[in-house]
Amino acid sequence: MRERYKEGSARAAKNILSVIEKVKENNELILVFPHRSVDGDCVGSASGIVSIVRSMGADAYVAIPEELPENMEFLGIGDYLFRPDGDSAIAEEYRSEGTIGGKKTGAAIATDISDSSRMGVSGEIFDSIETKIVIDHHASVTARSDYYWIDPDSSSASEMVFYVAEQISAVTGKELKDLLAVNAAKAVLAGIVTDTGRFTFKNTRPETLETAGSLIDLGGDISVVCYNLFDRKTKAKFLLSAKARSQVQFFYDDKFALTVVPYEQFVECGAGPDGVDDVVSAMRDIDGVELAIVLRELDNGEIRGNIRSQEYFDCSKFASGFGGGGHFRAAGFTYKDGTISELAEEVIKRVQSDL
Ligand SMILES: [Mn+2]
Repeated sequence: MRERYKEGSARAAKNILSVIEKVKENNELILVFPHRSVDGDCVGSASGIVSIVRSMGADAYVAIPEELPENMEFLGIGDYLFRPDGDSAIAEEYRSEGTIGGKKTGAAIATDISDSSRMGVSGEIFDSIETKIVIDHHASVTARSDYYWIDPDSSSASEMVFYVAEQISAVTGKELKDLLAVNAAKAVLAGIVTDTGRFTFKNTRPETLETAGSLIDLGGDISVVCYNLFDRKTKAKFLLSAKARSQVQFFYDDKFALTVVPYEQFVECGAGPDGVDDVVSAMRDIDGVELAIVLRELDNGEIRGNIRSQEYFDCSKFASGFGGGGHFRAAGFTYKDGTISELAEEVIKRVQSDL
């Protein structure tokens, strides 16, 4: 492991081991929190933590705020997931008794996210838990405590979780393959693949590739991840993606590319909310485009904005102007205060001053 990860990962490992001891003593469990609009990284890192905690003899679940997207079902992590508003037996027990399997929650671990406002229905639960550990790589996180490990230079929260597993292995003598079960290794690898854009983004470092190699040894498979998460698509998704691309508008000497996808186009093509996931990075890769934004309207009338930049445009800062966040070259927000065309106008206006 590279020097720069040692302090943070050792501290996170120590904190996780201490809460594992505490919940075992008190007959409690640990809940792990991803962000809403789940992606490979938050699901992968959270699954890695659940596997580690369970291998140490304590109970843990990912408090997932929505249904696992169909393209992540191949990971085989259904057993790790607890959806607070779902209709499973554990969700019903949780809602009526505040317990899962008779156990109350003794600690929260958030991965790829640090604050409850972006955890959807799970946010309220996170806020109610006193002991909180955070493992995150978002530059927008400003909170700091001994229980937070924030590393904006890490490719992904999943890569960070792998280093935590290595540290726990060193401290406890448990083998990595016992800490990270095959499905967890697959999920952690999926997280790294997702946040590095299949090892093509600038956040891909030598150690990112070394980590991916170790995860392959533990049962991960890059080609299976890439096919399931990025390449395979339904006819509906293909048609909607084509439509979204064909209606791209260019502004400011073609440096800004914007496409606006109203809900009726999702209906018309029969595609789900992930139907335009592949569009924004394709737009950003057009010669001369510095900034690409996709606005998509969801079935509840909310609008998701996805932002990507090539070089100098700070996407995270721009997203925060709409109550969102993310990374320098990739960020997003959710908008509830008007129509998609009003939002588009506002976005075009605000982009001009930063571009
Ligand atoms: Mn991430």
